[in-house]
Amino acid sequence: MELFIAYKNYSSWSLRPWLAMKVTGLAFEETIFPFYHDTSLTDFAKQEAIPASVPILKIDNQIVWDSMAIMEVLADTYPEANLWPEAKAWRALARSASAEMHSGFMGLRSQFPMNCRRQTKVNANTESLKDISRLAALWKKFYQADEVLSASRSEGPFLCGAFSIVDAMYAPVMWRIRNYGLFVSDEFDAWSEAMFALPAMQEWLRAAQAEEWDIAAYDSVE
Ligand SMILES: N[C@@H](CCC(=O)N[C@@H](CS)C(=O)NCC(=O)O)C(=O)O
Repeated sequence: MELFIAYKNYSSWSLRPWLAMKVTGLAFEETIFPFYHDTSLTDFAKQEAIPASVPILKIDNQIVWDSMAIMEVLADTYPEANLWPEAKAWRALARSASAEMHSGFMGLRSQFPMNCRRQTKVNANTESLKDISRLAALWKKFYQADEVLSASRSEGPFLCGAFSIVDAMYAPVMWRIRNYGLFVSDEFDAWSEAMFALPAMQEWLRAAQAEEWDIAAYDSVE
């Protein structure tokens, strides 16, 4: 398998499947397309007739694009990796929240670009504040789940207990909240600490810190 991604420091969509694959032990090669600095991504996309965006996965000689599609194909191909929670009710909640991230949180995503190596303090605007209070409500759904869900929660500090795709989908939010000095809730902070401590997340951070590419627009957000 080969995963095509972009800058570890800045590419939030790249982080999602990369982290899911690392945490669940799926072996893969990776190729970086630094799309602000060369034409490797557009060249590849043209050749494969796919959108010029990362992540992209090559699996069994097939090209799969878009973060959610990639993680669904991986969950299909490697059921033993438990990429989705085992309990059906948790899978439904995890899928809902993953889809919500995939199509939403525009305020937070546009005001606070992921920037793993830069810590600064920026006040949230009205749209981002709405997203932050939505995150707090969402985290309550996972950590103060109703009786039916609680009975089938797996062990662990992540959204559904054990790590799953929904944690990968929100992984860039961990960097946004942490690195721009924002606060969601105590439940969010506990999740964030567990995410930050993942050896795979630390590996990603080290790689982001070692990268030579800079994107000035993202480094001057204030
Ligand atoms: N819906 C896509 C979004 C992918 C996306 O926007 N990726 C960004 C990088 S984080 C990208 O490739 N941008 C290319 C560009 O702006 O030229 C997914 O979930 O994979």
